[in-house]
Amino acid sequence: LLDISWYTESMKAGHPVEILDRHKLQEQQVDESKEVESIVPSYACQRRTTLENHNTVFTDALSLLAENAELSDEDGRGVAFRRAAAVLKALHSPVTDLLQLRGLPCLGGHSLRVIKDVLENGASSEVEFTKQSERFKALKVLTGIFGVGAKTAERWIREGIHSLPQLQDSAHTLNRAQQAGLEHYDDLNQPVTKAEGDTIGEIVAKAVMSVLPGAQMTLIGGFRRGKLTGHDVDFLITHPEEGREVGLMPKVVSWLESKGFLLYQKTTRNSYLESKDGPARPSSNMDRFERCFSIFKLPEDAKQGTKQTETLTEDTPEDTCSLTTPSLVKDEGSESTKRANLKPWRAVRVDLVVSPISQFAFALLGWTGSKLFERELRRWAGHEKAMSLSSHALYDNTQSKYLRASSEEEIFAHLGLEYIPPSERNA
Ligand code: DCT
Ligand code: MG
Repeated sequence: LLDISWYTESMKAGHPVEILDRHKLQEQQVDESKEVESIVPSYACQRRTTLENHNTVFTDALSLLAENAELSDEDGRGVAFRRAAAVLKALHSPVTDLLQLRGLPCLGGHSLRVIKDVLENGASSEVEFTKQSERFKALKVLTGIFGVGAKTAERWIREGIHSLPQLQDSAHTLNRAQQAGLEHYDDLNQPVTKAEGDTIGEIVAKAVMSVLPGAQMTLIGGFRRGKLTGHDVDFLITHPEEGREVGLMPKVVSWLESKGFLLYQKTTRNSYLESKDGPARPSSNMDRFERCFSIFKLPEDAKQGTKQTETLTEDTPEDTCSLTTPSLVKDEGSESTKRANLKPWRAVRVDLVVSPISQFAFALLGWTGSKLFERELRRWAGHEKAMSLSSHALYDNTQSKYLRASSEEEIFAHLGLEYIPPSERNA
């Protein structure tokens, strides 16, 4: 039997988790499926999901189908696959028989078919077919360019553009982000390590401290959840005195730019106003903080952990920031790989977010992820608690008031959820 050490009511009270034993359940003459369902909570934010995944063979398959759906403007299907994958990620042992899945939530017919295929044939034919499809391959290559979303990629594919050289040869004018994305394509498609993230953290902290002493900075996103690699590095910045954080981002960006650390940056202003915007709308909650999307230039020596960043940047010619390098893309990256190996730095995506201290706990919770965990928190708040949760605030629709919080623990408590630490939010 599958060992599903699930989160029972007793666990909410801090007791050890129960091991599911179907035979025992039968002996107790309970309705098996109902019992299991009540044992396995259906919202990812009610479960503890560590990075230890015993079912990668299934979750990789489901995640690929989720990705394909998301890239194809089928978000509903995407979420269904993500939820199914998340349930399997939270299991404490490998699934070896379909029967073990009876009663688990979020496993729809389609996901079960995929799992069955993998169990019986070692792979899912649908996943293999998708992986081989020209459309999926083109969507992956094109959305691999920083600044290119599914919609743009889709449009290009309809025009017959499937590869970087084809894009390069086309008459399309790329925006500034896409040009930078294309130039640093190979670097940006290489995972960022925790060590690189830490080094960048030291540099950003130095920038923050020199422009606003007393400001605080926290690593957020996947690295806060304990991941060893990521596609970018995310930081949240605040100041213990409300209002002192205003205008901070441009100063941090100027400092970093003056030292030659930024290959690209775009800052968006904070546009969230509680009085004006009212209860946060989930669709827009990612966009309203003062936020900087950047491509960081991480010097090689700093990459290896030595802290010579000051000296290194003085040696770094500013013209490496130039945005057009057509030759890089002609042969699908081999030239740029060559150059990547020679150049004494690598490009890394870095996101900076500034939040007022009054919203800090909400920002921290909202930016720690995972994406599915966040989505599930908001769904739980709305559907189960009649509340609206965003990265700015929590609004209680029943009481018609905002619920304040200065820690993540308080927000979980407001939501009637057991506190889940970042390392267990890897749904
Ligand atoms: N986030 C979210 N919804 C989104 C995008 C982001 O809730 N649509 C939150 C959750 C994670 C956090 O913002 C940072 O986003 P990413 O960097 O995309 O996620 P990550 O978990 O840090 O992934 P990676 O490790 O690959 O960077
Ligand atoms: Mg991230």
